[in-house]
Amino acid sequence: MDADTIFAVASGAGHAAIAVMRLSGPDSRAMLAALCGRVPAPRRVSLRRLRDVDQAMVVWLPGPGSYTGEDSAEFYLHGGRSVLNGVADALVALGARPAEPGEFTRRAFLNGRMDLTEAEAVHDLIAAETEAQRRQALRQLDGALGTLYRGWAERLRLLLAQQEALIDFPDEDLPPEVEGQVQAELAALRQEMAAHLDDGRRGERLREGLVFAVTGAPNVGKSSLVNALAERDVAIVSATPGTTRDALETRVVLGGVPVTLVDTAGLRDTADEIEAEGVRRARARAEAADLVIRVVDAPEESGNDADWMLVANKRDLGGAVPVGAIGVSALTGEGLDALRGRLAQVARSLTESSGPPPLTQARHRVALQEAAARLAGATTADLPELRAEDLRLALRALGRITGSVGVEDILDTLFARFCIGK
Ligand SMILES: Nc1nc2c(ncn2[C@@H]2O[C@H](COP(=O)(O)OP(=O)(O)OP(=O)(O)O)[C@@H](O)[C@H]2O)c(=O)[nH]1
Ligand SMILES: [Mg+2]
Repeated sequence: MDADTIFAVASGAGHAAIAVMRLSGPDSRAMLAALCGRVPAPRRVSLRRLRDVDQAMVVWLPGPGSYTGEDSAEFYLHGGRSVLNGVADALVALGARPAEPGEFTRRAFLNGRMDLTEAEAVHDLIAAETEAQRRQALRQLDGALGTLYRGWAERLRLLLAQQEALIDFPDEDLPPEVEGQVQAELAALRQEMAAHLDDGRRGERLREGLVFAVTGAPNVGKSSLVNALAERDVAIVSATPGTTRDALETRVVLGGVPVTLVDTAGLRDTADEIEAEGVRRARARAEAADLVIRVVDAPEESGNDADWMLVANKRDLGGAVPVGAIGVSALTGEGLDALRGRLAQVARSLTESSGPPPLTQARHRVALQEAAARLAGATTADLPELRAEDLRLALRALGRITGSVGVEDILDTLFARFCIGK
């Protein structure tokens, strides 16, 4: 347990009707008593006079059943600057200090109230912009991912125990089917990890949001289309081909998934140095995008592909829609709902996952790849000592995901992303 008692405003910044102040640490009870006289009954909301600073609802949350696992308190204060400063000053005078970003959740992790995947889910839940992101974060907060990884670790520990028995009692005759069972379990574990790793980055994509790049020849109406989809005037539209130079980004929500739409420069060979740089950037953005929306204004192309979608713009001017393309008019709005529907479908299909919870973070992916590589080593190891060592390293890699082993080095970076007060 940490010796410091920390406090922070947990609600948003600025003037508000009510602001939530949290307090956590060994001196919470004494500080609560000093501030409001009588300590209220545990987990009951009570109205208290806080010296000459405020009259507020107060909750006493004794450890270990609190969020941080420590003795804690919450104050629902009147949300003005003078009140907040007054309570903060009083707490500092009583020996508390302001909390660092994520320090409450860090303590929750260190006190075993949650594993690291759950702590990360707290951050993701706060950061969630859409329903799909929120659902994923909530599932992770419920422990779904930690349970999956701990399940694998448990099975690895059994295998390791077997190998250690072999090392300790080398002369014991093992039934020959044991090696077959070990191999089968190793193969099963590797297969499950491979499937989890090879999920098209669904969970990570949902967490980070998708990128859809809008490309095509100059003047086909790319910028007009981006403006129409974003329902905002993001990009300059003009009849002059080569208007857009920089890649312009705008956030939209499609199918519950946050999507960055990137408007790009019209693709053509050009002697203009600035435009040529724009074309180069357009190609680079298209290359890295989750989906390329190829816009045409004449039916010279056809088809669709997994990573691009053909959109025929300027339908108001007539002309046939190429096979497989979606006909729209950025000018009149014709076909835009259908296009939105198709884009939402793609966004969902790139991020939806059924079955076990998806991998959500690059940090987890790196550790799992390490674990999978160690299991491959364990499969071919011909000595129990070598196999045991590979299993130990695989376990260690898995343990880093949930935070059960050796994660001190990453905690600072991990919790620095959090809000103060969480
Ligand atoms: N009639 C008609 N005109 C359109 C439509 N969409 C765009 N335009 C016009 O086409 C011209 C080019 O539109 P932009 O959106 O600037 O085209 P762009 O593809 O972004 O062009 P660059 O940035 O130069 O590559 C403008 O004059 C638009 O008003 C449409 O659906 N119908
Ligand atoms: Mg443009």
